Amino acid sequence: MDNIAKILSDAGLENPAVAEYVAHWAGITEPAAIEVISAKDDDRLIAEGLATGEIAPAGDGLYYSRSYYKDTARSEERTVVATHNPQEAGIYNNWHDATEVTARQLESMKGASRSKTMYVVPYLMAPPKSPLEKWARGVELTDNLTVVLHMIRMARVGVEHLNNLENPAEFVRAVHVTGDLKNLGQGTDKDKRLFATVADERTILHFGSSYGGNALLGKIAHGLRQASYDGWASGEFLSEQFMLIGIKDKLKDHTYYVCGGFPSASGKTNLAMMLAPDALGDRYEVYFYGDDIVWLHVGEDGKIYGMNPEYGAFGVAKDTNWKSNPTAMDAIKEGSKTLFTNVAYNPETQELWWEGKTPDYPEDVTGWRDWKGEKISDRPADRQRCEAKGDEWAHPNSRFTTSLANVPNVAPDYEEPQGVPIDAIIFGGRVKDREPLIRAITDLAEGVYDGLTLGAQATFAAEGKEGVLRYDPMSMRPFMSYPEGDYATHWLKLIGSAKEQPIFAHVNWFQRDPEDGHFRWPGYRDNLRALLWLLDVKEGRAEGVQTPVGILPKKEELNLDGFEGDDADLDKLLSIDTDLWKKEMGYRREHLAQFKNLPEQIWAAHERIEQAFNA
Ligand code: GTP
Ligand code: SPV
Ligand code: MN
Repeated sequence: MDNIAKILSDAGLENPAVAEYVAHWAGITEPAAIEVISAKDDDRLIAEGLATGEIAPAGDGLYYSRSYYKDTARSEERTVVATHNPQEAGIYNNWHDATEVTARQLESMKGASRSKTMYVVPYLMAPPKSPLEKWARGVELTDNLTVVLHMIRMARVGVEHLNNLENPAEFVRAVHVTGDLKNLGQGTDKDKRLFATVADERTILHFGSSYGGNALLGKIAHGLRQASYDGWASGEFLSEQFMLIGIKDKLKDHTYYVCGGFPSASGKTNLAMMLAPDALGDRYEVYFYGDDIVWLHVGEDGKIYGMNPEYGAFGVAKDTNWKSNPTAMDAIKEGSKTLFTNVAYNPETQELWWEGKTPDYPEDVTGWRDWKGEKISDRPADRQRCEAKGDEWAHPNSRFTTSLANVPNVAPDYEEPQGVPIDAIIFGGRVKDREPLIRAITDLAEGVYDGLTLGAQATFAAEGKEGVLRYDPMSMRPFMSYPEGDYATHWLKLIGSAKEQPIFAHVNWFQRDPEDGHFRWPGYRDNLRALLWLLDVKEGRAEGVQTPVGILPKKEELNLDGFEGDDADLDKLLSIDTDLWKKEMGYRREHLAQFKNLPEQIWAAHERIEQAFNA
């Protein structure tokens, strides 16, 4: 213990509660060494990682890592939220008893870091001096160097965030142990992995992975699960899987702020990095604030503020290219210190490739290895360029990790401690029919109801009934940490207490033509057109057409300058399919009926919409 206190204080970390916590877990996981990390250690750690082969060079100032092939995504079945109160079990939070879960994790973690280094990573999930700072402090203990490199990019890392605290013990204790990845039985009935947030102890215990969402504990486990629990328990804030952008009208010299939730892999990063369409670029500019997490709170002026607690972006590589997302391509260019995971890599040329990076595969397969590390030239010739599922060069969930400062359209005030005042909250899923391009919702309860009934369509029969959504309330299904009824109540109360109500909307970039399956909406940069209309509704500049599920744009109200989409497709996107909606209302009733203590206002919103369809 004395020794540990000295290691910490030699590294400039002066917090007795942290020393006690490190000593406790070092006694359990038994690392060979302990090292305290600040962001300034990045270059040295990169050099160490290159020397050991944990990471590989991918051009000037770019790095590559491959995670074990059975460890490439979050595992929802192996993720639990634990507390001491069984009343806190919801439908989606996978509630477990805190004492049992802690005992199990202790067992798994015992001696599990032997011969490894325990990195002590003090971090802050907020801009410094944020009004939410007390909820944002954490210390991750990890035995994995690559995880440390990710954390430095994704969170504000440094001893200064844990020194001189009024209450030195007020930080999230986040323990990550990688485990013996080759012997964890991933996906079998003897799966040893468990990713647990012990929410009422503000303790995170993750065992058995080195993949992002399971291992960078500041991001998903603290930033979303723990924070949404804390926000509810304290009544102070909301934490949501949201993106956040500013839309500047240069003519009026006014910036609007829009945040919103889309389920994982449904377009948040792309929307946040969007450029205005060329024809609109003289008038509008889009600023990036965040692409995956927003904390919402009421500011001193009574307005709702949205703040991105993260410091970087952990984006999906697939289909990222100079046409779909030039902003991302710029953010991950040479010199950016971006770390790529599980894309295809050519160690001979140090090049990287993923499906959709270029229209076709690299011409010459010599040297190229797929995300598992297997040589492409070892595949039969007809499979060398095969894009069939399971045969990709890059894993479909391969990612890039880059700091926000690299994002070319990052807002000049992205580190504003309280965040920015929110004008609009949007929800959007992947729905091939029924959902129009956009529908604006002006009533708070109907907005919250819309978030609770958000979902993405099941694409394979096995995933559910054809056409039925996999509901994903507020896009938080994998991150839900307290019961859904309480969730709705907390939303109504917090947003309802604001002086000015944001407008809500539901958007859908993914409607398809049933004949040939093409997307009816071009998406990406054109998505700005829908959001501009929403702001026009908020400001009384557009009136739209009222439907039971909100206000739809009149075609002439959309700014279509330079629009290259199809006119007949647009007509479909701006209409309501009443039959499909009536069916959906039945599914929604079943979905909502699962939730205990769902507030009366939410049921009233449901009834109102149902009656309007039947009128
Ligand atoms: P997470 O990081 O998993 O939370 O994902 P995300 O919500 O940030 O999704 P992301 O922006 O990475 O997009 C996921 C996939 O959807 C990518 O392959 C994108 O190319 C695709 N996508 C994003 N926006 C659009 C759009 O407007 N239209 C179409 N057709 N595809 C899109
Ligand atoms: C998601 O899956 O929604 C992500 C990636 O943003 S992860 O951090 O792995 O959860
Ligand atoms: Mn996400």
